[in-house]
Amino acid sequence: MNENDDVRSDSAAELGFIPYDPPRISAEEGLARGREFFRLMDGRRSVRHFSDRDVPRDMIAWAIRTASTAPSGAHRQPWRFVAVSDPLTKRAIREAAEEEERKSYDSRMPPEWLEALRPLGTDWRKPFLEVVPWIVVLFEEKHGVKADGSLRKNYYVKESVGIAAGLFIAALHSMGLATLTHTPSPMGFLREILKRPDNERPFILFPIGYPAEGCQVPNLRRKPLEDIAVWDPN
Ligand code: IYR
Repeated sequence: MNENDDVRSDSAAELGFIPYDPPRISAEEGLARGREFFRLMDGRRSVRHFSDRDVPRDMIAWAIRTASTAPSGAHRQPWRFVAVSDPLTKRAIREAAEEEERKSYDSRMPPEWLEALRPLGTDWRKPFLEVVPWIVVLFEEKHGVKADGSLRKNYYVKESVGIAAGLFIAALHSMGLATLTHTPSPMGFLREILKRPDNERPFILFPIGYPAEGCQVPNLRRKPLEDIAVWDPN
C-alpha cells in the first residue's frame, strides 16, 4: 500500500456521499440572523478576571463538540481538547506558566512588544489560571499515529485547529461563559503536565469561567468594515 492509497482510504470516495439539504431560509431572514449573530459575537470580550463560580462540565463538553464541527484538512480533525478542573493540575499549570512568562516579560520580549501590550495591562502574573473552574488546553496533532505505530500525515493543521479554536470561543460565549486565548510562551510544559504524547503540541490555553464581579476589559475598538473588507478589486 502506498501513501496515496492510504489517503484515499479515508476520503469521501470511501465514505460515500449523502444528500446535504439544510433548511432554506429567505435572504431577509438570513440577513436578520446575520445581524443577530454579529451582535452576539460583537459582545464577546477576552477576559482576564474571572469568578470562581462553578461551570458544569456539560457546558465545556458542548463547546468541545461545537469546536469539532470545524472543517479540517482531509477531515483529519487534528485537535485534542484537554479539560482540567483539578485544582492541583491548575496550580501546576499556573506555576509553570508564570515561570515562563516572568522570563518573557523580564527579558525575552523586546521593548516594542511590551509597548504593544501595555494597553492590555498584562504582566507575568496569571492568577486566573487558579481561579477559573476550567482550563481547556487545545493541542494540535502534528500527525496521527496508525495502529502499527507508523505516522499518518495531517494537513493544514494550523488552519484547521485555528478554525476549531474560533468555534470553541463562539460556543463558550453563546453559553454566557468567558475565556481568554492564552499562549504562555514557550508552552511545552503543558505537554508534560497534561501527559500528552509526542505528536501533540499545545496550541492555545483557554481559562474558562464567568467574568468576575466588576470585571473590566480594555476599551478596545474593532476595525470598521471599510478597514477589513475589500470588495471586487477588479
Ligand atoms: N503570552 C503573554 C504575552 C502576551 C502576548 C500577546 I501578542 C497578547 O495579546 C497578550 C499577552 C501573556 O499571556 O501575558
